[in-house]
Amino acid sequence: MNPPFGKVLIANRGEIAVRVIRACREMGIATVAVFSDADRESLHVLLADEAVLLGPAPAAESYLAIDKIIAAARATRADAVHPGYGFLAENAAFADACAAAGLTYIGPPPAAIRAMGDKMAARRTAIQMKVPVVPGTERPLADDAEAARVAGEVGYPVMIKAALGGGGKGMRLVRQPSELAGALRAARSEAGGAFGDSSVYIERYIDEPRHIEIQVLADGHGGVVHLGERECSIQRRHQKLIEESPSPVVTPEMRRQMGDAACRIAAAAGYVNAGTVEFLVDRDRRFYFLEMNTRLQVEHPVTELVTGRDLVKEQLRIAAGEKLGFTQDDVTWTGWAIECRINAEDPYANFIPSPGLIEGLRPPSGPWVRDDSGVYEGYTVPRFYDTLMAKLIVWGADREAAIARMARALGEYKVVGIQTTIPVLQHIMGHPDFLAGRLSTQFMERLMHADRPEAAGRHRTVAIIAAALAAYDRAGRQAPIPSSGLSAWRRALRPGGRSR
Ligand code: MV4
Repeated sequence: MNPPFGKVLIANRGEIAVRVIRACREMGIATVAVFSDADRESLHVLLADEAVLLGPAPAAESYLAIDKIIAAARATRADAVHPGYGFLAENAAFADACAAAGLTYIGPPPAAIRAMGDKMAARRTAIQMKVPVVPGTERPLADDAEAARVAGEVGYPVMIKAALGGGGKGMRLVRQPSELAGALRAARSEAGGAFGDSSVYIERYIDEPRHIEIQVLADGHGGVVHLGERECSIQRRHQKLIEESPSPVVTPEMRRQMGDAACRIAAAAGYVNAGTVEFLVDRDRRFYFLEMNTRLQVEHPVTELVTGRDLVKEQLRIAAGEKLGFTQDDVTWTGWAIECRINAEDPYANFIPSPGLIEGLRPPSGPWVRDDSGVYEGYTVPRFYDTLMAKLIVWGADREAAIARMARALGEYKVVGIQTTIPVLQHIMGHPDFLAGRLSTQFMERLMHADRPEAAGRHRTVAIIAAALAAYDRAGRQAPIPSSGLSAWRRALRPGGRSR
């Protein structure tokens, strides 16, 4: 097969830049990394064929600087640009700028990015395509009186959401009529500040929903397929921690329905490339369209492991104008995959970022274990960017086997020098609610608040485990690992040695 491009510039950093470089290398495509002053020694720079310095560490002067990235692509004579996720992914102006410079943007058409960036417009598309949405408004709320009327109709509690929102910004829960006016004002002002548009709408509140999303692939010839779902309910402050595929609650029939709904939305939006359609799923397993993400997502590997399809290679082929090489009937799902996000954060200190030197590192390996990492031993995690260091993804024949394998792999994963999310991930792998597949977007809040007596009454097991974890932590902290010397970290890498 001929490579779809000669040279691709990756407008990103960290593990996702590495992931794209790997796909390109396997396809015989040359790669260009871009980097900031803080990333001179980053893995993506070391692995790419060429690397171009963008500028100072702050993202606004490097990874978000559209002109600098376009100039780097021109200077290196790249054919195409992959945005990764975050930074300029989902920035329609960047997609426009690539096209204007004669570069192929490896992502959806700018019009599809814009259409889905407006959550109210996306909601209207879903309604048109007969996809269920949460009962609420189809147009921005005119005033408080309209808000009160709609809230009364759909029934309290309600959510107020920003039209251009996402990720929870400009979102307010309103439990009773007396809270409505204040919440409206707060949501409008937050939305205005964050998005320059204070339009808001109302939806009925779904309590303790699951977050389940469908992966779609669409080519430029009308071909649209879905690759099934990912369950992403375990998140903290809108940052996912653990994702899995399939979802413990999705049946084959439900997968067909959600998948078909996602494909209809993608087709209606004129979508091309890889995209994700998000749904809320309530206690009765009814699903409601939430929004569409117009990028490759962090958690894409779990889909890759259960479908056997390389999503980045599909993105590259689609962007080069190729037709999808398979149909919906060709898509099959085998076994179970789980991803854990290894973040440079201190889970014992409210997940504050923990940048710094990685003095010792021993990643797990062995059968069906994948470590998509952006770091290495001796590397210093800079403080300027998000804290995701690596993603640990495992596959098992069924959910139980996948969980056991993840617990095993997390046990092998040793990081010395900085704090990581590994202990909390290990904790969750043994949690009775996780083991039983009892998941909701409130899972982490429950876990973190289990030390409060009133919460402990309701969630006793959680409280006991949290107390044990806290005790383990105190014990761990009594003997900090010296920050120098080979023998110190070698001890820490031993079984039972602390991952820090
Ligand atoms: C909701 C909801 C409950 N009811 N909408 C949060 C991010 C934004 N994109 C949509 N979000 C939610 N919308 C209704 N009508 C609960 C959430 C929500 C959530 C959704 C997905 C993943 C994690 C979440 C965490 C808290 C709240």
